[in-house]
Amino acid sequence: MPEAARAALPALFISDLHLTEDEPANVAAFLAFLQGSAREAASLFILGDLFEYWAGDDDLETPFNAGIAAAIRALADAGTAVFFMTGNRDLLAGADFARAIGATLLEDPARVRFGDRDDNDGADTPMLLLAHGDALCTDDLAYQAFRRQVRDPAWQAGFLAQPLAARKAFIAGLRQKSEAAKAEKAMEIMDVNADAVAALLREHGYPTLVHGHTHRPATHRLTVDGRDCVRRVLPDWRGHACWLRWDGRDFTPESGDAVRI
Ligand code: LP5
Ligand code: MN
Repeated sequence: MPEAARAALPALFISDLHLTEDEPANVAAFLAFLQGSAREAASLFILGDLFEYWAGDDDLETPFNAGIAAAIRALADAGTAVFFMTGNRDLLAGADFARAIGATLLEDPARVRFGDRDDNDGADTPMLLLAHGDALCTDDLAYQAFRRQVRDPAWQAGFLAQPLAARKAFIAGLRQKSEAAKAEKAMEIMDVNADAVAALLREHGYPTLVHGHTHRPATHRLTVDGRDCVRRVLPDWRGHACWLRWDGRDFTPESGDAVRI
């Protein structure tokens, strides 16, 4: 797989914000982040589940969604390169959404090369492997069957052909079924599978992997085929802005003040 993108440092990584109009403190925290810390970064990577759900790019007409998109766009216009990968909640975000926020859309997984080639005397600059993380939860067989179905292009086309209101009602039903299903699942099966992680790292040359989805922020050091590898798991937001900063060598977890309104 070729590198999906090249990005400048420092880079910030966020995922699992689950933005919704119903949680204004979380939205305020994100807007403050976009107008503050994110402006000092050279690049921002949004690794999925930015929204609680995304019903299709025609939902950009909704004022709440349009406001979020415009705020990200303002960051891009101010000079921070924005990259967006979908998660399981916003897998229907597509080219129109990426354009609206001024972002480069990344496939899942994506290999991204960092730093400036000109600064580096021809030596390899650092590379990261980025993913949302849900594809690695292979023990969750019911979810993987669901995932295959909703990622089927024909199924998506049929879904997107329905009126927006009907799609939102369907997603509300899905959310209820998903919550009921999760209540019956053991915590272990909703985490990544070690063999799936090893296979992905092997396939991509044993880089450092950054992903979200599980809401279990951690640094995992592991050995694959005798190679030392790292898996960084991003935190979710829950009303508290939190991100990882990367300078090309070290990751630093950072967070904003909780916004109370
Ligand atoms: O989202 P989260 O983190 O709470 O839970 C996930 C898995 N659940 C989901 C479902 C989403 O939450 C539903 C909202 C998606 C909105 C956009 C989708 C647009 C749909 C149309 C696209 C064409 O992702 C959950 C995992 C959990 O992560 C941990 O990894 O366990 O998986 C489930 O709970 C899935 C269930 O086990 C099985 C599915 C139940 C619903 C069956 C309805 C069948 C209808 C056919 C639709 C394809
Ligand atoms: Mn997710």
